[in-house]
Amino acid sequence: MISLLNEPLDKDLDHVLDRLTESPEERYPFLQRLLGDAACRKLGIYPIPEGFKLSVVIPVYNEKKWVRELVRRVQAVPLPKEIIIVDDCSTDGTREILTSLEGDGLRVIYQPANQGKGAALRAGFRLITGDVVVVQDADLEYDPADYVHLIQPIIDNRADVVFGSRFTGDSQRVLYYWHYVANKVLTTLSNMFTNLNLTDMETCYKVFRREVLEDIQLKSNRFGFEPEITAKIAKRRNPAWRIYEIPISYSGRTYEEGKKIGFRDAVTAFFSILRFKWFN
Ligand SMILES: Nc1nc2c(ncn2[C@@H]2O[C@H](COP(=O)(O)OP(=O)(O)O)[C@@H](O)[C@H]2O)c(=O)[nH]1
Ligand SMILES: [Mg+2]
Repeated sequence: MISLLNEPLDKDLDHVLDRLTESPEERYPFLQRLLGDAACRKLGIYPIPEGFKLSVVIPVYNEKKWVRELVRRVQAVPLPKEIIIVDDCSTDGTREILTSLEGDGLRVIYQPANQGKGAALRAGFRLITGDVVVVQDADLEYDPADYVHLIQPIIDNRADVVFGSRFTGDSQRVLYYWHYVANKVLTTLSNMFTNLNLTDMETCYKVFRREVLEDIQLKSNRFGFEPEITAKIAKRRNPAWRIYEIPISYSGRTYEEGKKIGFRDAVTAFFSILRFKWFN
């Protein structure tokens, strides 16, 4: 079937590489034969099911410095996908950049007033048509190159939800100690109430089968989104959602570079953990 496999590698490597570039469908069988099943799985090399689509939902607020490069990185991920950007009434020129990016496979929703990340995500989730959904912040802290690893447990049908964790071993920019502590405290508190053993509840990289999102009603408008969705995923029974955590790299930014989340949001997260334990 794949004649490429029978071509002598050492004789004409350039030719083989050209063929692989031209016909992506030959890449997986080729690499599988070359590296073997186990190595392929470890490297995140696996076949994407026919017709599969990833929905990338990006909440944006005043990110003119980063958003163009971020969108380029998302588009560069070799997966079939749609991109839904929700602009939360940016005032720094982000809107004009987004308008110029609109087009093939990329939609932009313009919120009429600034309402927060949670409200933006709700607006974006209403439009998704993909099989799997990933939340992507509009800065460069998280790396879209991690998508192939993040969706792998869902493609394998081992998971319904995947959290990308900044605390399980991949590369990290060394930055604010007290943010790290706040993250650990909030994750621990969330775990105590959900009985999940997550290491990074506040991660931006939360990935869901579309059915999971369709099953959840979200209320939080701002950064309460993270504890809320975690609590609601944990509450699901019959069947309970299967959750995985995957190490991701994190290139944190400083406040000078545009970081917006702060102490107030940690306090909101704290109360959201309590609120969504008992109320919906
Ligand atoms: N929609 C919306 N997004 C926001 C708002 N504030 C921040 N964001 C976005 O939320 C993401 C996370 O913000 P950031 O300050 O980097 O916090 P962190 O990455 O969660 O620590 C970025 O994509 C921001 O553009 C807001 O008021 N509304
Ligand atoms: Mg960020």
